[in-house]
Amino acid sequence: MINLKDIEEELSEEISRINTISQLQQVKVKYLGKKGLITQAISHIKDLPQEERREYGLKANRLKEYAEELIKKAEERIKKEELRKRLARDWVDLSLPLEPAVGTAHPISQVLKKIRHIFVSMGFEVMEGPEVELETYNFDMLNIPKEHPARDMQDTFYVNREGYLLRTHTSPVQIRTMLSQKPPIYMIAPGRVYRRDDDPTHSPMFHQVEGLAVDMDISFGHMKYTIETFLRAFFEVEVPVRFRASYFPFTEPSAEVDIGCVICRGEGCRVCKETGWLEVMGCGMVHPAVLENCNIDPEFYQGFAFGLGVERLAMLYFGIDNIKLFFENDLRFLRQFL
Ligand code: 2NL
Repeated sequence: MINLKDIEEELSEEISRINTISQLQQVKVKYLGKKGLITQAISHIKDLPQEERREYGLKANRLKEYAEELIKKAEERIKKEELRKRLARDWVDLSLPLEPAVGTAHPISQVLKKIRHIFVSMGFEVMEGPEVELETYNFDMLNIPKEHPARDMQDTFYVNREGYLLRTHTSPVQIRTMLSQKPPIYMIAPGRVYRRDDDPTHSPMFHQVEGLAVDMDISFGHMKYTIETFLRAFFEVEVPVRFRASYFPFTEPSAEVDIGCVICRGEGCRVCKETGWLEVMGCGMVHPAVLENCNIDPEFYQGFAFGLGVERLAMLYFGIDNIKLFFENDLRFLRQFL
């Protein structure tokens, strides 16, 4: 004898505990499958004596309908709950504002642009040249002796043994210009240069701007005025400027240019090594031998030239103490120059 009441209670209890579709599938098989408890209860009808069949049969079929109803409701409940969980996990807030990512020029590009603008406004033309250069344009024509330490493998990147190297300054651009144009020449040469150097203030690749003026009756005074005007325009203050006698093979006389420390205003600090002065560029009157190498007669023409490191000026202008920050492309650094 099958107890329909027991089956009903067991089913209700099981259905109330489950919460996945696969568990529900198992329950469905257990009660309504081919050998399911309710299926068996229904096929049991024919084994009963005639007088019991009607009542039992009615109850068994009601139980089957009840079970089907219960399973349908459980399926709705489980699907609804699964949807709720998925939405809680995968939601996207469509009301969030779209913030466009605003980019900007790299700080070195910003400084280069500012330098170019100042010299262009003084009448200098911007010239460019190759980064892989001939040793002769980079050294020989500049009156740099064959045994000069700057030519060492330790200092210069040589590309091959056929006289090609990575330019160590942008002077070869001026050499090319003097070879291809007649004075008057008023030009600057901004660009990448390469030296075998690597520490917090030196990078194997950096940017330089060199300038050249070749004309009749050019004097040291013209150079001094040009450089002072440039530095005060660049640092946006009436900064003190001094010229210190120095030596370069390609200029005579030569000088190094210092400005009053823009960090401590001349009081003495770590950046100016307690001197109150910062070296910012080198300059001088173009050596007559360099003019002659370029077929310019030094009896009629004179020139002044200068060279500056862009990263060094940028570090002083922005107050940055490590050159590597310019080359790491860390957005936390770059976002400060928006
Ligand atoms: C420095 C020094 C300098 C020059 C660069 C130059 C170029 C030609 C002829 C003569 Cl074609 N001179 N360039 C002159 C003096 C100094 O740079 O300390 N640069 C960072």
